Amino acid sequence: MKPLISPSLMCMDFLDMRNQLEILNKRSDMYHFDIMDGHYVPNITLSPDLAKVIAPACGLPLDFHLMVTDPGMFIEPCADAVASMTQRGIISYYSPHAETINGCAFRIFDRIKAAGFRTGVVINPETPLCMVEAYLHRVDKITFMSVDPGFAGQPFIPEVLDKIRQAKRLKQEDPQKYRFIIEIDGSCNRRTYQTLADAGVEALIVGTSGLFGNDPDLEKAYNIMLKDLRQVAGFDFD
Ligand code: S6P
Ligand code: MG
Repeated sequence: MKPLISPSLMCMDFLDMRNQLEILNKRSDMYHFDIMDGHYVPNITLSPDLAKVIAPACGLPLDFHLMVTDPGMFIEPCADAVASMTQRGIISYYSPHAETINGCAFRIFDRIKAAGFRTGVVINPETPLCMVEAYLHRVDKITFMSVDPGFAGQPFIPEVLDKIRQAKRLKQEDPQKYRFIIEIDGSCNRRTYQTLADAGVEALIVGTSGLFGNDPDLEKAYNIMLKDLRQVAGFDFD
C-alpha cells in the first residue's frame, strides 16, 4: 500500500519557496496548507494571500486546514486564491475543524462544495469520532490531529490511533456510504510510520519531523523520508 503524501508548507524554507515547490510538485500528492487566526490557536502561519501567490507554481491541490474560530469566513478568499489552479483542473480541499462548525456544519459543507472544493474535516486529539458521525458520509477526507493544533514539532499523541481504527472499520463495514480518506496531521515520522500504517492511515502530512528536518537539501530530505517509509512501515513507492 502507498499512502498519499502531503507536505506541510508551514514547515518549508520560505526563502526557497519556488525551488521547493518544484521539487515537491513532482513527488507528492497534495500540499497541506495551515491557516491560523491567533484565536482558535495561539499562532498565525499561512494565509489565503500567500496561497494566491504560490498558486501558479503549485502542481498539486492545496488542502486548507482551518485552525480558526470562524472557518466560514475564509471559504471564498481561499477559493479565489486557488481559482487559477481549479481552472487547470487541480481541485483543492477545504478542511475546517469539527469543533468549530457545530450548529452550521451542513451549511458550511454546502458552501465548501459550491466554492469548488473537496470537503475535509479535522478533529483534535481529544475529540471523539462520534462528533463527526452525522456528516462523515459527506466528507472526502478526515484528518486526525495527533498533536495539539497550532505548532509544528510537537510529540505524537498515541490515543488517536483508536479513532483511526474506528474510522477504518466504518469504511470497511460500509464502503458505499463512507468514501473519506483517512489522514493524520502531526509528528508523522520514522518513529510513528509503523503504528500509523497498522492503524489504517491512508494519507500522511509530513512536516519538520518527517520531511523538512531530514536534510537542508529537500531532494535528499525527501529520499530519506521515502527510505524510512519503505523500511520502517513497508510502504511501497515503486
Ligand atoms: C500543526 C499543524 C500541522 C503541522 C505539522 C508539522 O498545528 O496543523 O499541520 O504543520 O504537524 O509536522 P511535525 O512533523 O512538525 O509535527
Ligand atoms: Mg495542519
